[in-house]
Amino acid sequence: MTLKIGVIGTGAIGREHIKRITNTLSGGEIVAVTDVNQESANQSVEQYGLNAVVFPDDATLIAEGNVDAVFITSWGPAHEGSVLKAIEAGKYVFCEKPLATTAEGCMRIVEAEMKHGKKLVQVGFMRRYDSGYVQLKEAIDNNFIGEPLMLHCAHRNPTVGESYSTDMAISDTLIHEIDVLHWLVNDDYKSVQVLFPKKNKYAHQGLRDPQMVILETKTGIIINVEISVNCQYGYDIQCEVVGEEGIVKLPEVASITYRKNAALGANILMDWKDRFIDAYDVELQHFMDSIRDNGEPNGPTAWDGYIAQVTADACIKAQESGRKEDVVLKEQPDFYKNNLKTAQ
Ligand code: NAD
Ligand code: NAI
Ligand code: ISE
Repeated sequence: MTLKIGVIGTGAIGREHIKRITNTLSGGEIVAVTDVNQESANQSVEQYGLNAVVFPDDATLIAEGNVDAVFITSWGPAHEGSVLKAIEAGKYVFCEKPLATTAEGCMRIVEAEMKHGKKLVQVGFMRRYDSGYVQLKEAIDNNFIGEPLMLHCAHRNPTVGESYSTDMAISDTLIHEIDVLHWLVNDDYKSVQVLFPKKNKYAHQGLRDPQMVILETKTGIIINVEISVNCQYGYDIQCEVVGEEGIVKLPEVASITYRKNAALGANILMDWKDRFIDAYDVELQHFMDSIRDNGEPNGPTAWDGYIAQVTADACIKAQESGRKEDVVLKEQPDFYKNNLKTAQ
């Protein structure tokens, strides 16, 4: 069975996903596309030689597109409306992060999905599919370093555009750590705090960069995450877990080392597209395979999207207050329990 897919948002990541479904993965075909910028939608069809219909908007694509699943890769504020329309029509959904830009919006999606009665939605938290994080999780789950006590992490982008704002360091960037780290240590967040170090001279006016986020889990694990989005030198993701009996660290991306001009060096990637290329492949193949084999996706759920957004909202509040803010989650409905939530 080939999963017929419609793509809503043919920008940077929309096209990356179109490309991998068309050229790399098996079991899916892009049959419909739309974008608020119609020219972009037309170009994506031409660029990848798709046999796909271009629709004027998400509503018509979902209603008339003859699709089994929709990929929502538009900008964040548009996600909620498209997800709700897709659930209403009983279509499977792969939605890039954030699921919705507020916790209330995520909860509306959770409620709509539960009302529908079957899981339809997977959120694009691809780090759970990255082999480095999967190895870290295996080490922690097998008690290799004893109980985790502290995590030291960094999320660095070389540069960002003028439209990137201080809160986006949380809602657009940290959101990946928010999701993957509590999954990694099997714990929930209790509180968050945000510190603003000395400002990087490369940060545009109005943007506070870098930022240091401190998350505390319910069992007392302290996690610090440096967010730097003007680090200049590369796209660099770091994660070190300090346990009772040892330390495990996210592997560096494999690269040749060189000796040249009196220096010993290795290349660093510059772009998220390259850093997580394998994780995106595994993530989307898993989405399609789960639907084929089990009749529903079993990657990160709408409930995971809700947890991430509640935590992100608390971080944004902490940016403004300068204080420690509590993370208050509703109780997880039975509907979302016993989900595999992993790539394995
Ligand atoms: P982008 O700006 O390149 O693309 C967004 C596209 O959505 C644009 O083509 C825009 O015209 C279109 N769009 C906006 N509103 C729309 C609407 N209402 N209906 C239809 N199309 C609409 O952005 P991007 O970098 O591709 O990011 C898109 C999403 O992917 C964001 O949610 C972002 O957070 C997420 N993202 C995730 C990762 C990751 O690592 N998982 C990486 C990059 C981006
Ligand atoms: P982008 O700006 O390159 O592309 C977004 C596209 O969506 C644009 O073409 C825009 O015109 C279109 N669009 C916006 N609203 C729309 C709507 N209502 N209907 C149809 N099209 C709409 O953005 P980018 O970088 O591709 O990001 C898109 C999404 O992917 C975001 O949610 C972002 O957070 C997420 N993302 C995830 C990444 C990851 O690592 N998982 C990496 C990059 C982005
Ligand atoms: C982007 O949307 C992503 O998701 C990338 O993974 C992240 O590093 C970047 O900061 C975001 O803007």
